Amino acid sequence: MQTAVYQQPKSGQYQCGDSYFYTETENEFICVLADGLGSGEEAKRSSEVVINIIKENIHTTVEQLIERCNQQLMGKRGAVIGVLKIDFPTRQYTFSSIGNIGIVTIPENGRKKRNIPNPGYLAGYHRPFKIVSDKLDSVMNFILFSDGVRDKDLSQYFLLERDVKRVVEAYKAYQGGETRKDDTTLIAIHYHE
Ligand SMILES: [Mn+2]
Repeated sequence: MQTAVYQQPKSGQYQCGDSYFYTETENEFICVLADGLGSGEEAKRSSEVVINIIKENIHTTVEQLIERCNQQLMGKRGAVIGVLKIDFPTRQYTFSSIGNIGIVTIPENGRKKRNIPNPGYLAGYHRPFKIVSDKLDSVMNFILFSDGVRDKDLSQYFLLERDVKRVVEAYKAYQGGETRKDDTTLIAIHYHE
């Protein structure tokens, strides 16, 4: 697995409300991106609640992770979240996102697919949510992004690069130091069998 991250707080804020975490063990890879509702310190706190739950429960399923985060955020300021899990022994990937966290899959044939997140946000969420699970191709890329990433950014060819460092560098150059109305996080992930 190779992972590279671009992150930029929105204009006028030092603190980014988006938080992420990823790790790889012998059998699995997990990545989470959370965007706390609101902005600055307060948003950071709610997204960090989510990150800590994931860190403490990395062997849990995507469904259970989202349910746990939801329970912990009940009565607090909410967060939107995207979780991707890759299971090496079964060569399966699983992901889900709630609210404005997007997930793009780029299979071996290079045809990228943007997955529609579940509506809403986590803060005592009761609706059922969709989880996507499928076989990994022998080479596969994923992109997780928060809502500072614009639709037109997603049609840029450099996102199809397999080398994730190049994806992030090209994205940074493309931004040209411009700050956005919203915190921006783009995580590029590469899997190779
Ligand atoms: Mn945001």
